[in-house]
Amino acid sequence: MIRKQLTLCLIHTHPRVLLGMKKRGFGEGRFNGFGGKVDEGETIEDAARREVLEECGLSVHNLEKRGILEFSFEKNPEEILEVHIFHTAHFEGEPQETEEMLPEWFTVESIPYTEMWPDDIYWMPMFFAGKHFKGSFHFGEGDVILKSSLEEIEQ
Ligand code: S76
Repeated sequence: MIRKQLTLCLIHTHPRVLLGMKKRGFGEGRFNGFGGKVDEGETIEDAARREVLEECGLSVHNLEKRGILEFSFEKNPEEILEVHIFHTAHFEGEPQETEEMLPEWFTVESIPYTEMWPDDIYWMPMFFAGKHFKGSFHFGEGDVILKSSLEEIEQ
């Protein structure tokens, strides 16, 4: 099994949350939080901060780890994506469009779940309720969820 560590950061100053339309690569055409692969020799939190800066030009502080999700895909059975999910309300700068992402503010009530990864509608409500959680999602053809688990955890 190949396990890859990734980050996903949601910038949330209630009721607003910043999402980005992914312009290329994994998840293209979907709104998402900001994140990506953890590099060798980098802490997970440093990776989260670096990816937000690279993808939308914001410097983020006071990241809070909120969850771990494992994603696997039927078409790539040897790989598990271990995604570390962070919350922050603290940032400097103005969101900028980059080659990777077009940032856009939404209210928590108007999150465009139908234009996002299908797992988001399950765990994001826990995230916005301030909970800590862990779970796993296994995807089949067309990125449909074949199997999943999700639970709140003590922090
Ligand atoms: O919210 C998500 N972001 C991703 O990059 C991938 N979900 C997800 N599921 C595979």
